[in-house]
Amino acid sequence: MIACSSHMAPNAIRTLFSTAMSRMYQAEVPQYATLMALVADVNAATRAAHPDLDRRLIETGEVERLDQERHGAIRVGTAAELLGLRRLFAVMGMQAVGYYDLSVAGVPVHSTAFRPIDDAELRCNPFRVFTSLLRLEMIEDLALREEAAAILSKRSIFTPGCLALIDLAEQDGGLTPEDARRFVAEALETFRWHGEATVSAETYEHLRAAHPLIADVVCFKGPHINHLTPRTLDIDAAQAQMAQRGLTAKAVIEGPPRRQVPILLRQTSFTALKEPVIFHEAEGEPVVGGHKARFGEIEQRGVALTPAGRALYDRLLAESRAETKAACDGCKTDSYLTILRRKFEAFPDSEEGLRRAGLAYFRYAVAGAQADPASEDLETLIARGAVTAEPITYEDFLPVSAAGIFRSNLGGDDQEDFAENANLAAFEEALGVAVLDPFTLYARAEMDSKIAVQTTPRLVGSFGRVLAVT
Ligand code: OOG
Ligand code: NI
Repeated sequence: MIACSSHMAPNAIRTLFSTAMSRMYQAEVPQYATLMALVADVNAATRAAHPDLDRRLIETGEVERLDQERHGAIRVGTAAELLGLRRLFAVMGMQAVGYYDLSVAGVPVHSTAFRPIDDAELRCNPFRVFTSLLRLEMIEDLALREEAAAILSKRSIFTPGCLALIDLAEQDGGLTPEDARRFVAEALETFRWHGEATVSAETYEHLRAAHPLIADVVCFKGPHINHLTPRTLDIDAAQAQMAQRGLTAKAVIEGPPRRQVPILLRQTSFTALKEPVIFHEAEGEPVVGGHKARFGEIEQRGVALTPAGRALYDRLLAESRAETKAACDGCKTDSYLTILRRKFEAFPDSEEGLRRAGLAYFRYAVAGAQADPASEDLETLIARGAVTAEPITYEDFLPVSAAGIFRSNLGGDDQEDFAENANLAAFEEALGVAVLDPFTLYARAEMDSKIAVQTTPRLVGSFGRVLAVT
């Protein structure tokens, strides 16, 4: 593979794609356009109220990307479909990062996120797609499992034009601008909504009874994009204002509580809408039914946590959930938030506190002030203004939050949990490659920035000390 200068940059193709997808989804789901308008208003009000935040957004160039979608999600049914998606996303510079086992939460899928991995690529456009593979082996009824597999084996989720352009991109190491535009148009077809099911109403109901997600994956021509997610600067305000715009918000914001220094990822959504679907019967007239799959989500991202930080997060979250259950039989509103807030008091809430405790990742850079390299370590250099430490944004997902998003949008009754049965090996075999480890990516970004600081001539004297800090 040779990259060629007449090729369009993968991040430019990604932007064409995420923009086209947004346009399509807003036309397909008008409530999503309402959500986008709400987020734009909340973001404008937040910027006006917080000049420091506004300045940071302008300085980092973030302000120009504020209105771009940050992620979407899809669900596929077979190993071949997952592998095809891996190749499709690679054309746009997106690779599989992380493994999420959602079976523990009663959702019969395992997942990854296709996303850009380099700092520069993330800065251009961080768009990522949470991608789930159905685990048919979790359908207990054997006949139904076989029926689902047979239905899936008949569909082809990619257009011939899309497959040809993926082949071309792999052979040539990229696509020309003209081919890239054709590729985006063809790829969009995979994610389009189909108002006609490929099965009868009866088959749909059987699969839905096994699990609503199985019906969603199996009964349609393709893996319709099931939500897109813009970035909000104040998720609590956006959540509170959804009702005024006629949107039904899910009960709670997933993830950590509101804090001074945001960590990881907070997300919420308006719940999925019931949309009309036409079922073709073996005999007689088609019948019209309804299907709940598509919704709109918003996210607010904070700093990426180190393994130690993540372990603390997981522990505090698990304790909050256990205590909520004990206190009020699983209720999920005010009392949950109170408990969550109280538990998370144990999590340092300043950038310095997070850094000194080794709980979060930071990107270091040389700043203006003069340092006395011989006698100073990294913390002193930061305190003197010779080095800056910016939080590295979390670019991935959270399994407990993802399960919460899934559950509130499936439109079924609360499902029972399956036994824990992560199967990374099977997932990677389907994908055709290993998934990348998110912690490695953050640690590398932090280390690269430290090395750049240490090799800056006027700081070179603190070399050993800086390395020794974490
Ligand atoms: C994916 C749900 C998970 C997120 O942001 O955590 C998700 C789905 O419903 O297919 O999108
Ligand atoms: Ni999502």
